Amino acid sequence: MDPLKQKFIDKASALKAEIKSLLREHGSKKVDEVVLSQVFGGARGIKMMIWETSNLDPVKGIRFRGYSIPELKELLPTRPGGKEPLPEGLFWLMLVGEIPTEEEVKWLSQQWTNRSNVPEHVFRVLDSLPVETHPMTQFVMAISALQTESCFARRYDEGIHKSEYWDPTYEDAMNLIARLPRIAAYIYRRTYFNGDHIPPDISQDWAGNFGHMLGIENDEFKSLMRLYMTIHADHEGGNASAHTVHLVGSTLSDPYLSFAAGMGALAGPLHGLANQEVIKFIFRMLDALGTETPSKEQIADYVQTTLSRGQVIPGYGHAVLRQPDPRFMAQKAFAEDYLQDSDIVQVVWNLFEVVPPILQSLGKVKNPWPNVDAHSGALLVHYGLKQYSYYTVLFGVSRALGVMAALCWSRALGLPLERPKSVTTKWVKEFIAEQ
Ligand code: AMX
Repeated sequence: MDPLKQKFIDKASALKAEIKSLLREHGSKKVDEVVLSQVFGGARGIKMMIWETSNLDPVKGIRFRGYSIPELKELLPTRPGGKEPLPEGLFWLMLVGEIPTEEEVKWLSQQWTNRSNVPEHVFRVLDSLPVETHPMTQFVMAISALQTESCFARRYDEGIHKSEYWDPTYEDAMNLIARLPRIAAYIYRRTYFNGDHIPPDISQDWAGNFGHMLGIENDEFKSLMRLYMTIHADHEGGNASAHTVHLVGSTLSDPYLSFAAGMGALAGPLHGLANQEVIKFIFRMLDALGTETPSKEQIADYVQTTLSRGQVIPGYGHAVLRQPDPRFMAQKAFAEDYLQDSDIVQVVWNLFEVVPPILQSLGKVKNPWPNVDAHSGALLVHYGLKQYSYYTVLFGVSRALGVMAALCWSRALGLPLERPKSVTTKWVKEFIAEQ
């Protein structure tokens, strides 16, 4: 058995046994109380799921197995001479809870290269779609087409014992992650470059090769891809894409179909599509103001007009966070290092000064601060990746790391079908009358 797989099942078996005895003793302890406004309000904050790979603190932001993004920048292996962590290292950490060595990360990079072959029919499915099909739609369809390769679906059909579900889940997770950059790059090149595809360079790491296949041969851009793929990977289990993968996976639908479903959730403008919406918002603002370098007063006016039209300011606000998103701050730090002089980055920084007090003044926005999506587009535009309809696909490739590691845990721990209770408003009225 491969060393990562062995390490994973050893850890998962130990935790499974621990959970069993923990539940035997404490299974009836109360962990939360649900009020009516949460039932009508998108289940905000209700503790109802196990997610081992990361945890989100409203103030401190995301912790991957307890580590903050600045800590990971220090601790995770990089390319020789590089500053940004390799996403391979983050996947290792999320899957087995240990910071990997350079050797282990090299091994994982090689594994993903070995597993990266995409069957021809997936490209044929993509080529059959109108070229103007939204890249996220193409992404979902390509992942669904790739489901023919699912080890989990095949083993289930053959009659696998439930104690072994984790094994083909791990194989599917590794194969899917390995193949995604090729699929995503294919979508980019067919949509915007007339199908002028770039073959993979197997000497590069996972994110570096992705940058290469996109066609942006720039070392700084590849560093950005490594950072981007690391910081977008996981945001605990309750966000819409992660939760969808978890829910669909709990039916024992295989990892490919579960991930495709999650990407449907990521494609919503209140979730991952916000990264395209932010840059669209900025481009429209610059157009309307007739300048590339608007003043803070001009930006404030434009933000007020947007709000008065009943629209949200994309890239601002969060269902859990109550401080500037550390993923925003990590991208800001990258921009401070590499692209201080970019006009579009300056617009993002000015928005960071202008938007929070305006949102605060509305009196209803719980978090006026920027989220991850407020910064990413400006960095991509700087390096020439201006086709913003594509941005959520980048987010999706990264998100696979977290949700696939978590899916391995769900199957190894034997988590059951997820099935919360719904009620009708009639039930609510009767419930109130009985109080
Ligand atoms: N601009 C304008 N109004 C906003 C706002 C924003 N950026 N963020 C929140 N509000 C409004 C809400 O629309 C809601 O108004 P309503 O009561 O009239 O319906 C009110 O403030 C209260 O909302 P909330 O409790 O603060 O937020 P939420 O948990 O319901 O929603 C989110 C969170 C992210 C959907 C919301 O902040 C939003 O729409 N932001 C803009 C879109 C965005 O950036 N999404 C990306 C999030 C990160 C990610 O998933 N990638």
